[in-house]
Amino acid sequence: MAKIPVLQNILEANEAIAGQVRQRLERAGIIAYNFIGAPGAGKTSLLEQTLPRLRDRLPAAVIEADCATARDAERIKAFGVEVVQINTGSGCHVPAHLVLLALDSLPLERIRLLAIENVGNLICPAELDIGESGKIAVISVTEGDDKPQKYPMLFRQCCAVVLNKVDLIPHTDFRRERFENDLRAVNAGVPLFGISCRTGEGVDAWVEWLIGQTARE
Ligand SMILES: Nc1nc2c(ncn2[C@@H]2O[C@H](COP(=O)(O)OP(=O)(O)OP(=O)(O)O)[C@@H](O)[C@H]2O)c(=O)[nH]1
Ligand SMILES: [Mg+2]
Repeated sequence: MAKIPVLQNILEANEAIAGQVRQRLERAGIIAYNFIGAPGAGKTSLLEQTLPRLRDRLPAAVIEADCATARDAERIKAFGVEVVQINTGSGCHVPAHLVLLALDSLPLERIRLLAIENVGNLICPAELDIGESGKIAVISVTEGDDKPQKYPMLFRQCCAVVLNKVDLIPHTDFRRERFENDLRAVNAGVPLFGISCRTGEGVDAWVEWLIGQTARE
């Protein structure tokens, strides 16, 4: 009797497709960052601050992922940047096969940086490989200073942490020292950028790091 193929592990299947995404991006010479953070942390705002600063320096495109709507993609489109929207429905993260599909709609030969904004969630996207070059953790001060220890997976795996909304620190009980100590306990060496997408504070340093990364790859 012919063997019945059984897909044993959804994560395994995802990993195989993530490998295809990675291969395709590497062949095209593209570095891809997966932006992960809670709903409202400022992932889209960070891209809105970043993309104009990359103009003439680093050709970029964006994949936006949300449960519903194309609102974030519309915000990105306003900057004249190529963008594809993925709607995950009830899915709490973007899976690799949807990233693979999205690549078909992007001008890969013309870009060097691909930014993927994941579904707002601190947990599920952190454990999933989608073929990215690195994960960027986006956290805002209004979420509290205790998140690195409470949600260590993302902070351990990411290649940079963007701490957003620092303009709001005086209005919260956020203690920066405690946040940094907690972060260092889970990831001693990860670069940390304190920024405000409202005032622009700290954004240039983040952008220079980003450009530096693509130069190194
Ligand atoms: N005060 C202040 N507000 C900010 C800052 N960055 C973003 N916001 C506000 O925070 C809200 C959420 O920002 P978004 O960029 O949409 O957040 P997001 O992480 O993309 O949200 P989702 O895609 O829904 O997960 C918006 O009202 C922004 O204007 C900041 O640095 N300071
Ligand atoms: Mg967003």
